[in-house]
Amino acid sequence: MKKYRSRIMIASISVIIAMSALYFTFTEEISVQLEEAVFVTHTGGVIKTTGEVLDPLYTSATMEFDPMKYLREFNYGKVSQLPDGTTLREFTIIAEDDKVMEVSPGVFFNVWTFNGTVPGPTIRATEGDLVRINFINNGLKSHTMHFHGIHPAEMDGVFEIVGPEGGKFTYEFEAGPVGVHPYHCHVMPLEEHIVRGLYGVYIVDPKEGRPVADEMVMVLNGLDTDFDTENNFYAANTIPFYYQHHPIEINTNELIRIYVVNMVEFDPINNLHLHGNLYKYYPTGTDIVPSFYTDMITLSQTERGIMEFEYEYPGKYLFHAHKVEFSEKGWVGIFLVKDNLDQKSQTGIDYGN
Ligand SMILES: [Cu+2]
Repeated sequence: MKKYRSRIMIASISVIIAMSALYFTFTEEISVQLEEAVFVTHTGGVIKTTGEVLDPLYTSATMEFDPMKYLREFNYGKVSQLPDGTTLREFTIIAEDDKVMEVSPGVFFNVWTFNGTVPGPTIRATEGDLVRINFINNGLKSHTMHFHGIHPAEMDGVFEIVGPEGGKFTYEFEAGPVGVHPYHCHVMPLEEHIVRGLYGVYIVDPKEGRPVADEMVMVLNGLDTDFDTENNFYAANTIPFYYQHHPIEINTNELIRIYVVNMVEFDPINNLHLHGNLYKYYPTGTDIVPSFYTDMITLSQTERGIMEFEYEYPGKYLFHAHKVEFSEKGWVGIFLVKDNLDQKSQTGIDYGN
């Protein structure tokens, strides 16, 4: 009986060892199968495969972009003082053209980027500062940086082509004039270099500053994801419908200032309508006196300006292109206006928000 028991025990242990071996072998096979490579084909198709990928055009290194972070992010550069007292602002901008971005669920688009995002960083200086841009082209195509504003011819980023795979150029100019300006690549075919995403915003503040405000940047852009020179998606800050699904929180009775730049190609105009309010509008932001008090501006390519407004009543308010095709293809957002607690304590009014 004792002998029989020990036989059963040996058999049981053998079965356990065998099963464990099978388990580890099996799970190892599963884990190998799960390691799928993701790549985008030359025609834009997204392929997942466990097979060997020969010569993929793009890898799975899809870029991350957070429109909420971009909205209020200003890059003032590395600041130092020149012997004559001038403020020097140094920026390093790296161009790349191999990033893939999921611009809408399931829609992958090969974007060309300044510092890894579309739009590139918002470069900000004060009138009279010396702006120095250390530009590095890590792309596979030639690129440049062309700033709108006032500067010497050789700093215009048009004829000084910066070659691929490590080409360098230093742009240096005095910040001016006061306002909001675009910057973009100026290599031919220009349309392609812009619509792929090589643009950003350059703000020049007046020396005396502007009144304190909740400031944000909105770049109106379009995405031609099927390369037929018509936009398939429109947006404020690249991701269609983003600020509709993630409303921008602002406060009642607080000054809001938006630096808006239209970078939509292919369509001759864009516009911006604000609900439940009107705004003071400063075309190109070059004057400190507003030109209009309106709820609608129309902008052609690279037209831009500064909008200022305050909301009196809390709640949800749309802002969007009143060119309805654009808003229905993504260029629409919501301001979620919250009661400013400071104001509420002063007025004692509760809007029940
Ligand atoms: Cu370019």
